Amino acid sequence: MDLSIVIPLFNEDESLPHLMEWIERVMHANNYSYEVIMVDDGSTDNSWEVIEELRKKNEAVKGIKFQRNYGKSAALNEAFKAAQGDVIITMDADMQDSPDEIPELRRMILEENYDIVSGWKKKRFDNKFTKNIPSKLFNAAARKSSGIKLNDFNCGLKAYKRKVVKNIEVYGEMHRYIPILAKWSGFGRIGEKVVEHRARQFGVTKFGWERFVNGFLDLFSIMFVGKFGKRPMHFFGLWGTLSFIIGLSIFTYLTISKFFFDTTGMTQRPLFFFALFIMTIGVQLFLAGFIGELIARNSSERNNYLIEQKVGL
Ligand SMILES: Nc1nc2c(ncn2[C@@H]2O[C@H](COP(=O)(O)OP(=O)(O)O)[C@@H](O)[C@H]2O)c(=O)[nH]1
Ligand SMILES: [Mg+2]
Repeated sequence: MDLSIVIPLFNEDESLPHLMEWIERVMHANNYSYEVIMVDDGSTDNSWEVIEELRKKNEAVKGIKFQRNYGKSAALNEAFKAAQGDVIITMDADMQDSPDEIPELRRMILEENYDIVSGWKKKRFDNKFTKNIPSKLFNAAARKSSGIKLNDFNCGLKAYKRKVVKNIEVYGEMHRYIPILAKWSGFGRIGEKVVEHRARQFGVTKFGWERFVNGFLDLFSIMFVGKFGKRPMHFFGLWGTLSFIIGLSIFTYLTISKFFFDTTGMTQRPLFFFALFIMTIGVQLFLAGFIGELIARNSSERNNYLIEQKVGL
């Protein structure tokens, strides 16, 4: 199968028929064999009925309906498991992404050998203050910390090589960071294509301001887990030891100065409390490292490595 088109959705019953019509047009024009996987994430409108209707008209439509709302990452994760195409395209259901971009995205994956091609909504039709400006900030932070040169991490329109989606796990709200997840798994060829973005025609946006707080927290955790997830002691141990040693040196200094140079009581000096404080912190960090190691040891993931090729086995 040439293409799997994955559409996570929440309350988009008005858009779906129009979107599907447009997708069919593009697929027929290019003669692709394809499937469209729609994941209804506990919608409270008629989205699921619409999906069933669409399936009656076109066998390529496949649907997954969650019992309740689990979030966009969960929807993507389930669809990725089911996808059968050589190239997987994800797109939003609200018709803000254009299906006309699909052939070029697919070409870049197959011919330019990218693992992922991410859309870039260069000219964006959303509210400036709640979306465009915060999103610039967010992307700059993600770029800096991950080293991936993308302008628009969170664009819903992306194309993937099949092996990428089969080997990454998207959970929580990590859909914003799929390029980072992929890079950590070793799929480092990540490209970008400027895509057309359109104003929302039906319904309303589902992501409010909270996504920025959560988005930044997730960025911290993903960078941390990626770097130290399998060796937490290297992080906590280093900082814990450092902090402990500084505290200990200050104490040594205080002791020497008390006995040999002046007679001020040790506890009269602010430095004493500072030393006490950072020694305690140091021990705590060290313990956190140990506990982290114990958890990592017991994790079922501890020996999961992606093997690209083997010979003679
Ligand atoms: N599976 C799932 N999809 C969602 C959820 N919230 C939004 N979406 C879908 O994600 C896409 C982008 O959402 P949208 O509200 O348009 O975000 P915006 O474009 O950033 O304003 C749309 O296809 C939504 O239907 C959710 O909780 N679960
Ligand atoms: Mg949208």
